[in-house]
Amino acid sequence: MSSIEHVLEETRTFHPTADFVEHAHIQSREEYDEMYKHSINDPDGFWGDAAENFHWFKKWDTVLNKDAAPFYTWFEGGKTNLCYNCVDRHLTTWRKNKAALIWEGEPGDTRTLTYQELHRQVCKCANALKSLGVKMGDCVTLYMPMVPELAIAMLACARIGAPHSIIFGGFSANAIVDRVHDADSKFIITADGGYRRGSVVPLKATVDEALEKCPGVEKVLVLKRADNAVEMKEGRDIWWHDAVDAASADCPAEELDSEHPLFILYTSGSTGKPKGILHTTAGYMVGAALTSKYVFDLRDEDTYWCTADIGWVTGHSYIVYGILANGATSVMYEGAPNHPDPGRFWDIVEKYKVNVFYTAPTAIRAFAKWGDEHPKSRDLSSLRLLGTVGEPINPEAWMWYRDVIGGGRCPIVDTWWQTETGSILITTLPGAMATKPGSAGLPFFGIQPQIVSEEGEPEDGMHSGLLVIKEPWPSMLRTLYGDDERYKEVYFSKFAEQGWYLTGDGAFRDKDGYFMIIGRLDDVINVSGHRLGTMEIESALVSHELVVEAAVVGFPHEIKGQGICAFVSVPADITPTDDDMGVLRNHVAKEIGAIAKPDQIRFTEALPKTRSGKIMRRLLRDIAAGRETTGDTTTLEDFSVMAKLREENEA
Ligand code: 7RM
Repeated sequence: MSSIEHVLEETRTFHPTADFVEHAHIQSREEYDEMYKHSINDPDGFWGDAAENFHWFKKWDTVLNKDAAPFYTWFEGGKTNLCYNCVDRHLTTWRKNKAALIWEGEPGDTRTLTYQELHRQVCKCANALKSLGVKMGDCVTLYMPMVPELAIAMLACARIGAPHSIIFGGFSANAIVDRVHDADSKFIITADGGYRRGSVVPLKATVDEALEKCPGVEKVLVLKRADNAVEMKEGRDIWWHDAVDAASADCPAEELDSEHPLFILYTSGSTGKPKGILHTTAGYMVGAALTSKYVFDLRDEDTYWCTADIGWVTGHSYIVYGILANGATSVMYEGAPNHPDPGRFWDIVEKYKVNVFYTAPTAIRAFAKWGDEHPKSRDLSSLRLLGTVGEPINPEAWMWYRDVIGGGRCPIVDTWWQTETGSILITTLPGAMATKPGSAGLPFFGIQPQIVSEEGEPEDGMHSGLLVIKEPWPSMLRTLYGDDERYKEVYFSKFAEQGWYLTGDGAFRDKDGYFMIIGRLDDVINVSGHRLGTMEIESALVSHELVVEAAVVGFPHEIKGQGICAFVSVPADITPTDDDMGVLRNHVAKEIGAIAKPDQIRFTEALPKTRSGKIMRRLLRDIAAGRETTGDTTTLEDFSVMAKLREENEA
């Protein structure tokens, strides 16, 4: 048995309204099909044309070079600069005084930076970095709150060719130590603190703790954000307002090779050591910008808001680079979605008249749990398009998102991609095709996804299995930083002969060719020879009114090989009983079939998640099996959740 069983039946489809279609960049399935065919038959032509829309100091010689596969290069011979394309390029157009960033801090302070002002700040920051000794090629670590200076610092790094490595501001000192060492980073940009749920997260103090183990770090640039007390180490630490304010606003963008490193972003591997995903300049630029334009159907008059943290790849590509490269207006919010109350996001939508809104399923499930009264008491009529990313979205949450947030009128783009892919690979295009709850959709231009069996047999038609990408695309990762072997091993060794990129996800392709992602292959459960994805069992659980969220994992089972253990959180005002366990087990059996009936239901207060909302099933597997936690936990958002889970499960 090599395929993953697909069990949930979804028959609803939703078409964009005539009004949406009329203004969309791509207005019909035929138009998409035509462009897609061209992108596959003539990738060099397609991507070459796409690249023409950017500024090049020198045009490329070759679009794609496969000679050193799987170390592909794109736009070789070209010279460009992503910062220049995100900022400078707009200054000679009417967009000069258009809002680039609209920012709101958690306490309610706000700032708007026009493209011109952003340019000024970026240039000053870039000069300040140079004065600290940062040179082209040096890796700069960013550990910052969600403030405009984070975007400014990223763009400043890109401007001078110093790759950045952003570490999410919720991670621990240990996470900083590992990443600073791995990237051999000598420069850090941080802040005194940032606001989260009404309190100050002391970022600088965490950096100080980390740097006791990082003697190689030479300079720390510190932004004053929260005014909390910090210690400044003489000779090492410099205030942002001293260095940046004093710096000149004249800093030409470096003419960088297409393959010049742009950033490293660490993701947790299944074993201890995090993987440093390396992206380079030109291919990433073209991929992030083209997907931004078509998937979010960006128009000049749009106010676009992606709620992700910039410490996640989603923030890199779809708050900063892809969005600004299109000259669009990007909203950025510093704090928690439920501070001071669960209506905060909807206040922001109403206040800035947000048109395009992009968030994660975990947030959508939380909003649904907090109650319809919060969105319903705000004016959300400006919204015209919704997006989701990060995990499979259960149809239940999808319908809620459509009805309550989208007022039944906004298309939803369910965008599948990875840190490794740099930009969205599978999605619907909102004006061109119908959507189905829980289904990501069709490949973006130039992307060739394929469902294959464990043995590498292509499975065409309606089928589930491993998801691979058959051909390279511009914004793909170039390697794992400092570890080419591991790059080949993780992504290209399973199907080395065919040269396919292994996504690590399982997927189902339906009768219309739509791809439904059924979760990480590591999470697949094998019950008596039946391979079950976790997503469908979780969706079945969440469709019961008693359940807020569910995470399903396998555990060793004498007879079946693996048994199914479901961790289930319930609404705060409900205390579940033993009877409820039976009710939920039977509910799953009824929705999917007896084979998927959980052997165990464990009620819990909260599930362990990463900051981007991904459930860390790996950790739950350890608990279900009664083991100590092994492997990397640095990306866990809230450590107390694990402690509580252990308590609940020992009791
Ligand atoms: C963008 C991002 C990547 C993994 C990926 C999937 C899961 C992401 C979706 C999704 C179902 C989606 N980068 N994933 N988007 N699963 N539907 N629309 O999340 O590197 O942090 O994670 O996330 O498993 O492989 S990531």
